[in-house]
Amino acid sequence: MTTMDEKLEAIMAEVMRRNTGEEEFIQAVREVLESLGRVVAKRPDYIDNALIERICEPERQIIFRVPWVDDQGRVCINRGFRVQFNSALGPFKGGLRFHPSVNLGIVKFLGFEQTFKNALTGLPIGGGKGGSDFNPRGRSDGEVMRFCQSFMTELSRHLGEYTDVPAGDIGVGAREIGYMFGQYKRLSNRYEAAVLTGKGLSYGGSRARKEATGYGATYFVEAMLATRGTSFDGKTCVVSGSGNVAIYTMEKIRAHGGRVVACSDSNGYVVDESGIDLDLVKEIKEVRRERISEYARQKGTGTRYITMGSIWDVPCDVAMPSATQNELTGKDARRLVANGVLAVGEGANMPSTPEAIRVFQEAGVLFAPGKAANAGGVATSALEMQQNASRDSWTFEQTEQRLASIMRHVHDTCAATADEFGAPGNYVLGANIAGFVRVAEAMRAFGVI
Ligand code: NDP
Ligand code: 2IT
Repeated sequence: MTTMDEKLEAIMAEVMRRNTGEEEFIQAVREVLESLGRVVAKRPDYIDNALIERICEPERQIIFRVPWVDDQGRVCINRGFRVQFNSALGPFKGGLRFHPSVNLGIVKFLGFEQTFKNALTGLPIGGGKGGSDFNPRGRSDGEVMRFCQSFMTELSRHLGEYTDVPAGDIGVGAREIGYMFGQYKRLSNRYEAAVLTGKGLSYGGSRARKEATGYGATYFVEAMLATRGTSFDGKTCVVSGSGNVAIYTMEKIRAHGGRVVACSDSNGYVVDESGIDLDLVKEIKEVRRERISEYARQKGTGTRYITMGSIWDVPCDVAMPSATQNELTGKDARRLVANGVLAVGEGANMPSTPEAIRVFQEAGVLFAPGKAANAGGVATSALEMQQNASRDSWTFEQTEQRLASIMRHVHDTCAATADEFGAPGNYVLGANIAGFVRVAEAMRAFGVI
């Protein structure tokens, strides 16, 4: 007789065959399937109905040409993607990433993760992701606008408040969302506010959406620390990246009494033992769009800018990787453990390699996987959709309170599910099982679709 584990291995082998070369997607699927053994042992119908196979296959994948004209009058071509992964729980929902590394495998991994993340929030949103290999770095506002308009000209055919609702991700912030919303409105001749989230406050955006991912990740880690009777107060922290997620993670850590001593971008990292000066980071990154090296140049004595080694060499109590996938390796994890790290919270999507996660878990480090810890961004996007649907707008405090209670729910769901399945404290297992079960139950109700 074939055992459950063998059945899951056979599903994994088929996923690998069907998605050859899509390393990040295969990595994300493997992590989830490795968590499901204990579920299918109790629920063989998930195997019989090919539910797992169906969940691993996106509902729809769209790839398109994005032609645009640069400031010199040259015609440039990029590739656009939207992977509509799963709409069992609501319209496809998930960000758009503009970065030269974007390819189908990366968009699929992000869409797959998004499906379970969105399920964990308890809100009515399916999972999707999209983007382009366009590199916004060094481009003028006019070039970014023309790119966004061309990108949206094709993407608009596939969107809708009840169909698919994108938002930002790496390289896509308020400026890009504004250009894309303007183009969508023009093409559709409708003021369909809830077709995009992360909008500006002047045209239907939600208060606290900009802050939500970083604030939410900090709430999650705070809840995790509380299980060991401690908190951020007095803790030394390292946050990688210096974009949207990193900045508002640093802001909330500081509000909770922690001290962030290092942050980074893709060129290097800065160390400031007196605590990173967030006003300066915001000025450099949000306003001037410059490199993080500027921080050390401007601050001078007492700060260091380092381009060798890794930001994870900096000793800390709490590490929050908030830049990109696979940025924290097994070697980095061993260094963090040797330096006495207590908790790791993933602000980015899949920033720790599988080996790094194993190192943390074996060392008894509290570990919050991205699909749980960074769910506050998309959850607040769902709150933005709610405000748009009711033609209302909430205060910052009201929205932040909802965010805090959603993060508490995500934390408690992961912890309780890990307990129920005999792995107390294993947030990876808890998040994967709880997210999977919610999607699977809805899909089962729909029959074979
Ligand atoms: P931003 O574009 O605002 O910032 C990204 C940051 O990560 C920058 O500091 C960037 O440095 C760095 N980075 C990007 N790519 C790489 C790379 N290949 N190597 C090293 N550093 C890199 O993006 P966000 O802050 O929005 O996103 C960060 C992470 O959080 C991503 O994994 C994203 O998927 C995830 N996330 C975002 C949410 C959101 O609401 N925005 C919600 C949930 C998760 P540089 O400028 O040098 O490229
Ligand atoms: O990875 C993510 O959750 C996001 N980039 C946010 C998605 C959203 O729809 O707000």
